[in-house]
Amino acid sequence: MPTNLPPDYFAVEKRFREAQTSAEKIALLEEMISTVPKHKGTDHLRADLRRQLSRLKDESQASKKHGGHSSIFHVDKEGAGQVVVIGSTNVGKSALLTALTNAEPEVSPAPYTTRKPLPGMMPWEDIQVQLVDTPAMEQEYTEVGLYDLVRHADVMLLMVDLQADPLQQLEETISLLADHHIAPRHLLKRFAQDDKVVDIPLIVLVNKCDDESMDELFTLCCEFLEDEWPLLPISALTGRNLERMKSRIYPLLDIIRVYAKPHWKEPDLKRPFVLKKGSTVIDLARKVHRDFYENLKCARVWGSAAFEGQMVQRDYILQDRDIVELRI
Ligand SMILES: Nc1nc2c(ncn2[C@@H]2O[C@H](COP(=O)(O)OP(=O)(O)OP(=O)(O)O)[C@@H](O)[C@H]2O)c(=O)[nH]1
Ligand SMILES: [Mg+2]
Repeated sequence: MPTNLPPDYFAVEKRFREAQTSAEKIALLEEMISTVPKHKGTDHLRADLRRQLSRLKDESQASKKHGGHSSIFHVDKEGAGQVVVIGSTNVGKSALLTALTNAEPEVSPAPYTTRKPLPGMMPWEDIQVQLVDTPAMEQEYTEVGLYDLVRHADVMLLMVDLQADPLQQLEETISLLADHHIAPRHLLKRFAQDDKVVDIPLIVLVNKCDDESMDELFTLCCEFLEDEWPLLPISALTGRNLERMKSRIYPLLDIIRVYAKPHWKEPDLKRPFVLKKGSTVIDLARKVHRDFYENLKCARVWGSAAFEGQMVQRDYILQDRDIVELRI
């Protein structure tokens, strides 16, 4: 990476990394290219940015040609992971999106208000997680596209309404998922006979636990459950336990956050690179910049499994919150 880039470049690059749509990304890449000064030291970077731009334009053209994804149930993944909120009607799925993201789904006491999935970004610590609101999952009502969406998600939040037969709702939704070969990860053993099964980590959100007066009912509801379930009482309305919910989602995403540290400079602890758990130094280099990926010699790591500034090789497995200085 050339060292003499103007501050504008980094400002636009930051917006680019947070951009949600292809159109936004294309516009920001064009802006980035225009901020890079033209000289020999930036040849590589400019070529790399132009390549990314042409790839993005091709992809966006191809998707227009094919009418994009034909299903309204396809939601492009954004951010550190895709988390679908599913459940019967009126349990409060849209209210949860409203509480945690900038999305504005319609929230209403009338049943079957939500007709198609709607994504929104939920900030948590220094990352953004995509939450997807969905139409009700019920035997008579649900289109198969919804199960395709769930099958490709990273985590399911199965929501039930504490004030409206939550156990019945849980049982029905789990049974519909099973009919469509989707298993909560913690119950995978039960699906040994089903070779089409896809297992997805699950949290059961018991919604409308607005305050302490609801706790007794929640405890009672837990006592009637036969299996162990990852239950969490929450309230989309009062915000009760929503922070706890966010911290329980993070480990299920199976990702790590790693901070890149330039030579002789402090790391930027506000902008992690998000990688799959088990990723190595070379995987990080690939994300940071092509120059690092192609020319990486070694790296220094500060973190839980390394001593301060430990020199490591390309295949060193990174841990969550490691700080890494890539050396070329
Ligand atoms: N008391 C209370 N009411 C809630 C809570 N969350 C949602 N509600 C109410 O429950 C009703 C249904 O909420 P929605 O968010 O529209 O439910 P939904 O699951 O999206 O329902 P559909 O899209 O119609 O299937 C609305 O009247 C909400 O105001 C909560 O935590 N506590
Ligand atoms: Mg809704």
